[in-house]
Amino acid sequence: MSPIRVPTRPIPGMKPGTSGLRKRVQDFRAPHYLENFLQAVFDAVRPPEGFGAATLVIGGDGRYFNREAIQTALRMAAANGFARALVGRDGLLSTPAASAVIRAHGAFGGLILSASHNPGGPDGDFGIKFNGSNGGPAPEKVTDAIHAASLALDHYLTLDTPDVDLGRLGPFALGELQGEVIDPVADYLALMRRLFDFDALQRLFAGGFRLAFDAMHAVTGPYATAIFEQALGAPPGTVRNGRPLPDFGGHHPDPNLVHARALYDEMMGPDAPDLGAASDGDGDRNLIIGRGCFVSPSDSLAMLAANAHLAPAYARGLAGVARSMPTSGAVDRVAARLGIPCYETPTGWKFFGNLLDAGRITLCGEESAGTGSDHVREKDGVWAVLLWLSVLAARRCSVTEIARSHWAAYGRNHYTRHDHEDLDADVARALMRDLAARLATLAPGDRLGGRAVRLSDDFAYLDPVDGSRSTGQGLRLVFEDGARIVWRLSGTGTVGATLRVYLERYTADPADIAQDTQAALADLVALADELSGLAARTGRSEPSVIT
Ligand code: VG1
Ligand code: CO
Repeated sequence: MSPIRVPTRPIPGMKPGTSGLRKRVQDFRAPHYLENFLQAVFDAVRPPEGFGAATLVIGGDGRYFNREAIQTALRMAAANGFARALVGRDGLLSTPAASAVIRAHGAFGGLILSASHNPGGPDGDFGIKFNGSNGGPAPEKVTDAIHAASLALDHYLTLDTPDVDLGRLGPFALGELQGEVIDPVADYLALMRRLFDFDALQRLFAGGFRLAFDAMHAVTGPYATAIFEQALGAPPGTVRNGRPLPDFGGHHPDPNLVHARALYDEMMGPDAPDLGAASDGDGDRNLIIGRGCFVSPSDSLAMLAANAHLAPAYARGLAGVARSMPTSGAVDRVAARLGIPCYETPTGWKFFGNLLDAGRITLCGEESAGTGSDHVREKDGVWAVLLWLSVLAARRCSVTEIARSHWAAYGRNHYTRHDHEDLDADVARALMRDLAARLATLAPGDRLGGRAVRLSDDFAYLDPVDGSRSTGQGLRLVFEDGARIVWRLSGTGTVGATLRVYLERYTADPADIAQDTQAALADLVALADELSGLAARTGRSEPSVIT
C-alpha cells in the first residue's frame, strides 16, 4: 500500500513548550493541524537512512481526542516508514509507562498524547510530545528542529486504512507496518517489581497500613489498581477515581491543594489514612500527604534522597541528584551530607535526560510534584508513592515523623509557589521585562527588605554532558542568607499567561521550623510583589493557586 501525499501549508505556532505542544482541543482538530505537527515530528527525527526497522511507541492519557489522534498517528507512522508500532490498549499509556515501554523494547521513540494536568474535554486541552530512544522527552535541539520542520511543510504522508481496534490486545497490520496493542500496565509493573520489595510492601498493607490514592479519573487508575490493590493487597477502595475518563470527570487532573482538595481534607481529618497520594492526567506527578502533614514536593525529593537506600533499587546509594532551579534547596543539603553532586537544571524533565543517561544522577525532581529516578526518563507518580511506601515500611514510622526528623537533621527550607493564572499575555511579558531590568540594577551586597543580595539574574544552564546552553529560564533574586525569589512564565498553558512566583527561605531554628509556611514567607511575598508590581499591573491581590 503506497502512502498518500496530502498537500498542506505551514501553520505557525507549533513550538513545543516545557513539555511538548499543548493547545486547545479545537486547535488540534482544525484542518491539518494534528497531521502537520506529526509530520513535523517525523521530519525532524527521521535518520538520513530512513526509519528502517524502527519501532514507535504510542499512547496517551485517555483524554478527549486521544483515540482519534492515535488512529491518525498510526497511519502516519506507517506512511512515514516505521516498521513497528506498540500502542497501549484503549490508547492508554501513562507518561512514565511510555518511557518504560520505549526502553524495554528498544524502540526508536514514542509519541505521548497528553496535556498532563491541563483540563480535558471538547473545550479543554490536548497535547503531544515526542520522546527519544532513551525514553525521555526530546531535548531542546530536537524540539527546535520540530518547530523548524513545521514551518517548512508542503505535504504530509498518510494511509487510507480502517481504524485499528485499540480495545483488543495483539498484533495488527497497517500497510507495511506491524503493530501490536499491548497491555499498558505490564512492562511498568514488571519494572516496579524489580525496583521495590513487593513482599515487604504486601506485609505493610497486611499489617493494616492505609493508603488513599486519588487517580483523578486520569491515566494512573489502571496502574494504581493493578499495583496497590491487586499486587500489594491494599483493600478495594484504596484507589479513588480510578476509571480514566475523557474529561477527567469535569475536573482538573492536577494533584495540588486546590484540585485534590477532597484528599487533602480527608488527610487533615480525624480518620485520615496513613498516606494520601494523587497523580495527574498523564501519571507523572505525585502529591504526598501524611496524616495531618502535607509534604511539599521539594521536601519530598529531599526526604526520598535521604532515605532511598531503604529500597532495593537504591540500596547501593545514589550517584548524584538534580533539581530544577525553582525547586527548593532542601535536596542540596542531603547531597552535601551524602557527599554526592547536586545539579541545578532549568524547569522541565528534558533537562535531566543527559545527566541520567551519563550516570551522573540517580534521583531528580521538581517543585511541581515531579520526582523520578534513572529507572525511566520521565517523572513518575506511582513510583514515587512506592518509594514513599518502601521508606515508611522500612522505618516503621509515620510521614510526620519522617518530616520532623528530617527537618531536625537538616533544617527546613520553607517553600511556596504562588501561581497567577490567566493573566493577559502582554501584561505578563511586560512585567517580566521590567522586572529583569530592575533586577539588573542590583549589585551583590545591596539591601532589600532587610536582606543582602547575593545575586540576581536570568537563569541560564550549561549542560555539563553535551555542552548545550539554555537561556531565559527564570528570573531569580538570591540573598546572602539563602532566601530566594524566582519568577517564571509557565510554558505549559494554552490561554493567556501564568506567572509563577517561587519563594524560599532556610531555617535551622526549631521554633521557626515549626512555623506555618505562608507566615514564614510573608515578608518575601510582599517583597516579590513590590519588585514586580504584580498587584498594581494586574489588579490581582491573591494568587490563583498556592502550593
Ligand atoms: C510545569 C511545571 C514543570 C513541569 C511541567 C510539565 O511547567 O512547572 O516543573 O516539568 O509543567 O509537567 P510550566 O512551564 O507550566 O511551569 V506535566 O506533569 O504538565 O507534563
Ligand atoms: Co504530567
